Amino acid sequence: MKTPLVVGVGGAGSQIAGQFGVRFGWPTLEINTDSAALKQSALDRQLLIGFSVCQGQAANTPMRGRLAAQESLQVIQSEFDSENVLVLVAGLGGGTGTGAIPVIFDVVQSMGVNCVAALTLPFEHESGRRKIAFDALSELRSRRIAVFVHDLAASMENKNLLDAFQGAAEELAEAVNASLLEFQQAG
Ligand SMILES: Nc1nc2c(ncn2[C@@H]2O[C@H](COP(=O)(O)OP(=O)(O)OP(=O)(O)O)[C@@H](O)[C@H]2O)c(=O)[nH]1
Ligand SMILES: [Mg+2]
Repeated sequence: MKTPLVVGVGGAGSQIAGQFGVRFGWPTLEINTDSAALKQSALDRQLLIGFSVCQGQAANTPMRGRLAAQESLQVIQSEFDSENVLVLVAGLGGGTGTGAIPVIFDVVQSMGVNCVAALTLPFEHESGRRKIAFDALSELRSRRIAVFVHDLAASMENKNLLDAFQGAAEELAEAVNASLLEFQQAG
């Protein structure tokens, strides 16, 4: 199997991407508008986007996340130049991951790089964020790309936060790994 690059976009995306990296030994890249988050990043590579839009802070809304990715389209493109397969990872519901992921999808597709996405939906108590996340998910599903989703709202029973995050990452990692194996055997 060709080794994928796992791209965590935003805070949750990077957390989950790190777990993919540990589990399979895949290389990882964090993309974020938040320079403090990037400084603490455990991933192999880091890319700051949207400095004019976000001034090194969280994007907070999907609109600003989208603008941030558009501002940095060229650096994003050159970061993926020599990649064969990308796994894009985000927690939907915030600003950076939710807004930047569709823009990154489009760049990746235009470059002809194979790509799948692994996403979480917010907890029930993040009610405003769930609507944002569902809107983003339906937009992403209209693109020709395999999308794996873990709904955090469905996994909260008898679990603390860390267990819920851990469970989400494990489930998504298995789904992505199985799909990449299948895809590469077929092709
Ligand atoms: N699986 C997982 N999900 C998380 C984690 N932290 C937050 N989330 C979920 O992911 C959603 C998005 O949060 P973040 O990733 O922090 O947001 P972001 O993409 O960095 O966007 P901004 O910080 O708002 O610019 C949250 O609403 C939670 O549902 C985490 O560590 N693991
Ligand atoms: Mg963030």
